[in-house]
Amino acid sequence: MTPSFTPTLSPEVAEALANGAPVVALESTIITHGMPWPRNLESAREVEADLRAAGAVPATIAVIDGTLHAGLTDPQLEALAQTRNAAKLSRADLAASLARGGTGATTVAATMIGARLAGLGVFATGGIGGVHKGADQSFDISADLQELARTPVTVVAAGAKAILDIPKTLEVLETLGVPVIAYGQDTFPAFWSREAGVAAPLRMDSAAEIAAAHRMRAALGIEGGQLVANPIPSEAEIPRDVMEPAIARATEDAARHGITGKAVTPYLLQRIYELTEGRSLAANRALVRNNAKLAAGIAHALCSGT
Ligand code: PSU
Ligand code: MN
Repeated sequence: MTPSFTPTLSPEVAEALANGAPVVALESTIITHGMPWPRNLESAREVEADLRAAGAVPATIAVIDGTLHAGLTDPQLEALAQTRNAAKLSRADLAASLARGGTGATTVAATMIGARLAGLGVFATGGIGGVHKGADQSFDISADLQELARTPVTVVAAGAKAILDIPKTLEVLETLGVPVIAYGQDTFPAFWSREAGVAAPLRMDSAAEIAAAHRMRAALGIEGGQLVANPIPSEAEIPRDVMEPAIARATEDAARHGITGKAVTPYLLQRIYELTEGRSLAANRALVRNNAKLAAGIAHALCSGT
């Protein structure tokens, strides 16, 4: 099915695309559901500034009053960061929200769709959704995994959070044919720590190599994107003995309060921030910035053809 829909581009995104300059997509659920106000706005602004400093234009994807945007102005970013009860839009929700004139933030899955419609090849975020612990009972598997199998966007994340079952998440990605590339190391990173104790399926050591693999998939006609797992900088890492009790407690609380469906991930993130007294948030901000820098390098390589 050929799409007949074009997102509304911010002036700087439109200019960059017209000039063949590097552009990096960013998601908005991390702003509305991933971090508390006002740290969410600070984080969004610092990531955008990092991208510009690295010579790439940021294209934050979001739905505002029924319009799909690729690139937000600073007032739009601020308004979104302040929106309480913003909708969380994944693949299943995007069309209904646009058709009804809604406002909402896009998950990794919906951001990949927006990026593809805007003609963008690379997207930076913090963590992707995946297979939740206890998924054998709950069947809770993020739509992000299917999207990686379908939509040709390279997603740079810091691996998957330990709120997820990481080995099962990697198994599902393998089944779906999604390349999982650890950047600069042989093992898959686990968001707050550089190591998940699991080997990564692929390793690459440069942005140019990642861009070349992205282009080769397109040349081969293989649908879908790539997941790049970029380890958190060592100085921002949080030891496992700090995170594990917080994750266990948050997971128990979610079950006790009967949290299900799309509310699960935001609930766990919020509870973990509370339980670690903000330490997890500082790490989260550092790793998103690190991912933006790598994504800027990939965007440059995609433009220059090197
Ligand atoms: N993991 C994080 N931070 C986030 C998310 C996940 O560490 O902000 C958000 C992303 O937008 C991701 C979504 O796409 O949660 C996954 O939600 P679900 O598990 O409901 O698919
Ligand atoms: Mn889910």
